[in-house]
Amino acid sequence: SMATSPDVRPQSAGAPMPTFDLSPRQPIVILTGAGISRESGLHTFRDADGIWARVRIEDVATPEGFERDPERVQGFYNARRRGLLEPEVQPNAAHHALARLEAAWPGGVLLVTQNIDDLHERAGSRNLIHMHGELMKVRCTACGSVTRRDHDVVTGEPCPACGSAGSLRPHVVWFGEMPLEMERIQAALEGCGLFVSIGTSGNVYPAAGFVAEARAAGAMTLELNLEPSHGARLFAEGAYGPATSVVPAWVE
Ligand code: BV8
Repeated sequence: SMATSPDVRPQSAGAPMPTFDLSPRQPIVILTGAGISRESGLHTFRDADGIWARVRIEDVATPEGFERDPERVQGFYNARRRGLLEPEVQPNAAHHALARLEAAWPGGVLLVTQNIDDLHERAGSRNLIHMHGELMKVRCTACGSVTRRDHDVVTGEPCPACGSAGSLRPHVVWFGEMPLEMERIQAALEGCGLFVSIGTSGNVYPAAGFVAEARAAGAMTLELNLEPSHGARLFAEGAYGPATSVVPAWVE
């Protein structure tokens, strides 16, 4: 007869979201990479259609490349700055979910991003560290001042703070340069109860080493990414899929 329905229901598609025994008073540290901004229309770096498939790191993202050809490097970042200002490039559901988590989590959330875009702050995240710098800022190599910038840097342009000509550079951390605010990040990793890595391939150090540091400090560790990264086995848990579905599902 059809009178009794089966006890066993089909599993919903995809793996269940891992759940942790995390007290609401424990701090969370979240590391994000280019994958979280992919669905906002920005390119990642190491995917097949990524930025490093089109330009060489040595040419555009090293101090040596900038010394050799500053106009080329300024052109690369001018183009990306313009891209970030395109009206269709907006924070997505993953950026918004992390801003909601920060507002609601009693233990505190520190968001550390490798991204130089400003989509986290536009979504409302406030406790945010841009460890690789910010596309919408320039720095003067003469006086050190950092200023906001929403238009192209042109050759020979004077620094708005000190007037020195041709001394502006992108306020980004290139390969071979020290990432920003490392002491604050290290302290947060040592004190966190949960470390979550979102949309990063785990190829670039020191960010790729954060999971090991968090684990050594006793934190739970979770990877959220399109697919398991090559460092996936370093995490206790993982959930995989596009950031706009996986991140809100984890936060809620
Ligand atoms: C330093 C800013 C020390 C500019 C960037 C240890 C071993 C070996 C080498 C080193 C080491 N320690 C340090 C090094 C050297 C080097 C390094 O790591 N080299 C690697 C390549 C071996 N590191 C450095 O030079 C760092 N500095 O260590 O300083 C020091 C000490 C004393 C004195 C001086 C210095 C500085 C590195 C910073 C480089 N700058 N960016 C710019 O953006 O233009 S790094 C570059 O990669 C990117 O900008 C980004 O910030 C970073 C990370 O990339 P990801 O974000 O992970 O992007 P990726 O494309 O790789 O991955 C995307 C992921 O998303 C994928 O997994 C994909 O599956 C996923 N995805 C795609 N779509 C979605 C998705 N996920 C979810 N949803 C989707 N829809």
